[in-house]
Amino acid sequence: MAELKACIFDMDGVIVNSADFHFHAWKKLADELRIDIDDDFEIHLKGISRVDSLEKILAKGNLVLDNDTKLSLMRNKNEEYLESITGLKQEDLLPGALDFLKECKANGVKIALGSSSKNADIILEKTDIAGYFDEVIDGNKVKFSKPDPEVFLKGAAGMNIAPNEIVVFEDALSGVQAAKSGGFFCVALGNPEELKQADYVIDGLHQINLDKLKSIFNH
Ligand code: B16
Ligand code: MG
Repeated sequence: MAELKACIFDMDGVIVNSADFHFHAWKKLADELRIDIDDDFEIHLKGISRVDSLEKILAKGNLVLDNDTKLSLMRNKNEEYLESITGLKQEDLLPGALDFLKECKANGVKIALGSSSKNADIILEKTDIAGYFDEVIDGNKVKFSKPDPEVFLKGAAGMNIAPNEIVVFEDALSGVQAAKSGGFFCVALGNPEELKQADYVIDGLHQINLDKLKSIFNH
């Protein structure tokens, strides 16, 4: 039986409540392009990279655009997103996130970030939690977007810990698939029906502590 040595946290939707800001900015862009995306579309965008998100929206509207236009649209979306998180601070971390990071740190469980976002450094800085992470892998450091496991495998390699000794926390289906295909134990946050490929599903980090995690992990 493997020993739990590290946790890798997805960022948006696991540590920080930024998923709504991302979707709001994408919705504004889609509206401007006259592409109809409703709230149910959000699940298709969660966890995947900026460029893959744009491609999904364009495909929904059967819209083909040149590269320069796409780059400019992504720049606009990111400016809108960054504007909406200007006031982000530690109090905006999701319930239980800070306590659980502290508990891992105090008990020698290593901590990595495994996020598709290219804005991870900004968010870790704003919420003042960068110091908790032994390794930060974000959208600037990977070639392949989730569901490819690259982001988590790089986190594991950076900590020098095997995937089967690590728990990945994820809120997106693409991220759960990435964790499972990389050989990690995966705890998902959200709807158990949507995220049933995970090993265990909780509402949020407020529902977990190390004792509970170890018992789920060794079950
Ligand atoms: P950015 P995560 C992901 O972060 C978000 O879930 C996803 O909605 C977003 O499109 C992606 O990051 C890229 O973010 O535009 O900031 O580079 O959940 O993997 O932490
Ligand atoms: Mg996420």
